[in-house]
Amino acid sequence: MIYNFLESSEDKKNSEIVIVGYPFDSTSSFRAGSRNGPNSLRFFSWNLETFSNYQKKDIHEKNYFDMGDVELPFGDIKKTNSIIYKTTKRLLNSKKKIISLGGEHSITYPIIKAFNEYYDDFILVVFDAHADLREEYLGVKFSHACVVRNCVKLLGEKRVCQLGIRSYTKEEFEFSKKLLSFNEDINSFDFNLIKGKRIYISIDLDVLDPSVFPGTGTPEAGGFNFKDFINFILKFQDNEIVGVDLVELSPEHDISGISQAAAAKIVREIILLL
Ligand SMILES: [Mn+2]
Repeated sequence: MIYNFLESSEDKKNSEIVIVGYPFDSTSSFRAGSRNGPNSLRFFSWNLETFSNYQKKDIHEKNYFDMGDVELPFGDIKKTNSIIYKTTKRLLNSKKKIISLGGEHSITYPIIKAFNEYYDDFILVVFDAHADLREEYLGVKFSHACVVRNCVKLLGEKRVCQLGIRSYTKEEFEFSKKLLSFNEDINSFDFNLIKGKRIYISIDLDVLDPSVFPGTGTPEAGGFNFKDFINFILKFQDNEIVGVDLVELSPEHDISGISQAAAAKIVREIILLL
C-alpha cells in the first residue's frame, strides 16, 4: 500500500504546495535505508491531526498535493541528480512551493541548483548533525558527505548557514569559518543575519538527538529534542521560505516508529510555514 501525505489534495494543478519524494540512498556512508523514508513518513502522517497544536492552524487552510516518489536509477548519482534537478525546475516553473522528501542528503544539491536559477538571492539554512563540507568522500564528489560544500560552490559562502552541527573534520571546521553562520549551539544563532531575507531550509533529520530520532543512517549524539526543534523553525515564520527538504529518515533503523512520527509532524508544521 502506498500512502500520500495526510489528506493531500487530489488537485495538483491548483495546489500551491507540492510534496515530492526522492528515495535515493546510494552514497550513504554508513547505513543505507533512507530510500524508504518518504513512504514511511507518509504512512505515519495518517496518525496526525490536520490541526497544528503549535501554530493553531489547520493544514487544510493550505492547498497541498503529494505527487509521490520520483523513480530514480539507484547506483547512478549523476542521472539521479539530473532527474531531481529537472523535476525541481519543472515544479518551480509552474509556481509551486516544494517540500522534497529524501532519501539521503545528496538530493539537496540538484534541488538547490534549480532553486538558484529561479531565485538568485535566498539564504540556504541547513540543519544537520554533520558539516557535509568535504570536497569529496571516498572519491565521490556528489556524496551526501559533500552536499553542503557543493551548495557553497553554487551560492557562495555568505549565503549558507549551518545549524546544530556537531560532527566535522579539522578541515571542515576551518572551512566553516567562511560561512554566513555555523552553529553547534543553536541558541547562539543570530536571526539578524537572515532578517527580511528569502530562505531555503534543508533539514537533515539527524540534527535531532538520536534518543528522539534513532531512525537514521548516521546517528550523532547531542542533538535537538523535538519541541526545541519545532520552536526553533517556527522562528522563521517572518521569512519568505522558498522551499524545504527533509532528508535521512531511514525507517528500518527504528522499528518503534518514533522517528517516522517526528518527521511527519515536522512536515505538517512546514506546510503551515510555507
Ligand atoms: Mn547528517
